[in-house]
Amino acid sequence: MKELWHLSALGILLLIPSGEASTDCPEGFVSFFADPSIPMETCLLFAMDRKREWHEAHTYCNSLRSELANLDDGELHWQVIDYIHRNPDMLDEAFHIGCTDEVTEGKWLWVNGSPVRMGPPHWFYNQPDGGTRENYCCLYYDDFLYSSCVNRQTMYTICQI
Ligand SMILES: [Ca+2]
Repeated sequence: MKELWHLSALGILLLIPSGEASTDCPEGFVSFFADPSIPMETCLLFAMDRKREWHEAHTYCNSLRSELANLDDGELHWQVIDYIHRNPDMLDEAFHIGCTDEVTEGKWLWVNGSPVRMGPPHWFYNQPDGGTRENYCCLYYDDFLYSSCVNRQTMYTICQI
């Protein structure tokens, strides 16, 4: 019911047939519908068992047959922010997602190789910065917009199926 409650809190009326989409996510993953007009589910895991460096986080998601989260569908980003704000233990934290400029400085790509949309509204003001010291984007408290984070920084992880 958490998912239904979450969606209803957004004012979205979405009827999920019993036994279908809302139960398709693996245990521990949370169901999101990025676009309520298209009933396509995505499943996110907020991995808070421990904090990891970005590459370790990438490997961890892959071990769960998932990938670091791709929030390029902007609506999904807003839903993730909303979800974090409803979970007090997440509020003072940062989260790895699946974008990096480690291959070519300044060229930000999702882990599937697609380009990351730059600038507002998804990046925090003046982000990314830090040059080659900051090659991984994260959702950083307390707004959870994209920021570039220091390369070896450990934090929680968002995986996606
Ligand atoms: Ca960089």
